[in-house]
Amino acid sequence: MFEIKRREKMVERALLVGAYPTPADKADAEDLLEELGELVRTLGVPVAEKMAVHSREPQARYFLGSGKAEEICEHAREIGCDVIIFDNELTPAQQRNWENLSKITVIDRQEVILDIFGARAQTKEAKLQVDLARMNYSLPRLTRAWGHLGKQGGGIGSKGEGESQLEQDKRKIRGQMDRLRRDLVEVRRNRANQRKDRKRAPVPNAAIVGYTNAGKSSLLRRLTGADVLVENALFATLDTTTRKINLPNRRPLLLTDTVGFIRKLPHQLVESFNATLEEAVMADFLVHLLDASHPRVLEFHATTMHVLEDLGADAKKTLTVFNKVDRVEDPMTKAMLRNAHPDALFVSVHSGEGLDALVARLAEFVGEENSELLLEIPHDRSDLVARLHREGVIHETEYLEAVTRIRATVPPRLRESISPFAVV
Ligand SMILES: Nc1nc2c(ncn2[C@@H]2O[C@H](COP(=O)(O)OP(=O)(O)OP(=O)(O)O)[C@@H](O)[C@H]2O)c(=O)[nH]1
Ligand SMILES: [Mg+2]
Repeated sequence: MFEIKRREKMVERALLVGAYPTPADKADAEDLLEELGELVRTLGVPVAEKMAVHSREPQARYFLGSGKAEEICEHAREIGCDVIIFDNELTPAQQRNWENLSKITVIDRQEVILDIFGARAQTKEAKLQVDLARMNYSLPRLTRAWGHLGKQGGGIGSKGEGESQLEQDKRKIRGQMDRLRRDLVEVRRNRANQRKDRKRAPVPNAAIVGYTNAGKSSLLRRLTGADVLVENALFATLDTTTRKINLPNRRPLLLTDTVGFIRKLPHQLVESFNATLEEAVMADFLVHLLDASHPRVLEFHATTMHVLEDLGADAKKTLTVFNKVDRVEDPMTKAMLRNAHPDALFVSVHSGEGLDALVARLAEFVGEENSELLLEIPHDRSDLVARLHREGVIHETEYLEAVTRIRATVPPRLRESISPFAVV
């Protein structure tokens, strides 16, 4: 099998570069560079320096102007860097041009995130998804050495190899991608079956979503005792974990921990993680968790909402929760957040503050939504009756001339289609 993780010798010093179009965007660019620094450190590569560079509009050859590009290469040499990492997305051609100019490895944020995912994937599904995303990303970049971080580089796709070799390699990789897709279908079928089992009982479920490092896994662990990985790192979680909690009103709720989001998440990843992210789409409601102690928390809110929008889950009923209030010292911060999100809760998973209120709100959500209804369903809607059998609990059925009268507990996800038939 074609091996994409070839890492005998890691790069040692990184120069980070972020371009911004107008002076007003400088602070944003610097903040994104900070985050890129965190990502690069997560990969175990020390950061020598970060440069925010003003560049009015993207240039075809280097993304930046060629004078600026030469300056940056010169600087990288001076401070002894062996990799330049861009916060902006580079096209495969731009990446090649940079490598030709600088004679060192040049990558972008997308590739860093793909590498982190690659290093962290644990389950079969996550590994397949990451491999697929990485191959997708690398295919158009195959003329340069694959496994850029390996000094050996060699083997498939090395620079200087003939065109036919390259074509062969590409074909080989496409074949592997097909196999990966087939394997994924199989793995996903299993997970869909598991989900179907869960849905058979009308236990409502909520997904914890949010920016990476907000404390999602910590919350799941604290509320359910689930043994999930908690780490002060970006993308600690790549797989979903679902656990049951018993709410104070004695109703059960399934809580699912999900993969975190980040600004400029590579679209290959969103695509291949679609199935995993689907947990959020399938949930009855969402718990949107945010790190209140982070200065960019409102931007993170927007990022998560965008990804949810892409997934078609943004209209779902959502409980907004600001975590880590133990770290918020300035009372103005809390006031500002409350102002922006009047319905939000403030909690600390660490100190336990606000968690009772959170659980009470979850109980309210479930109570409101998972209600018992009396329904009169016309005979031509037997599909709804079938769904009720599958996903709800039917307490009584009475067959009348024009309708079937059913008393049932209806999970929230069925509410919309069923409510026209509710009898008040
Ligand atoms: N101070 C403080 N730190 C917290 C709190 N909750 C979580 N953390 C810390 O935040 C870091 C991230 O926590 P995780 O639970 O791994 O975050 P996550 O949202 O699951 O992150 P990803 O899986 O990477 O998306 C860990 O170091 C936690 O200990 C809190 O209430 N207060
Ligand atoms: Mg996590």
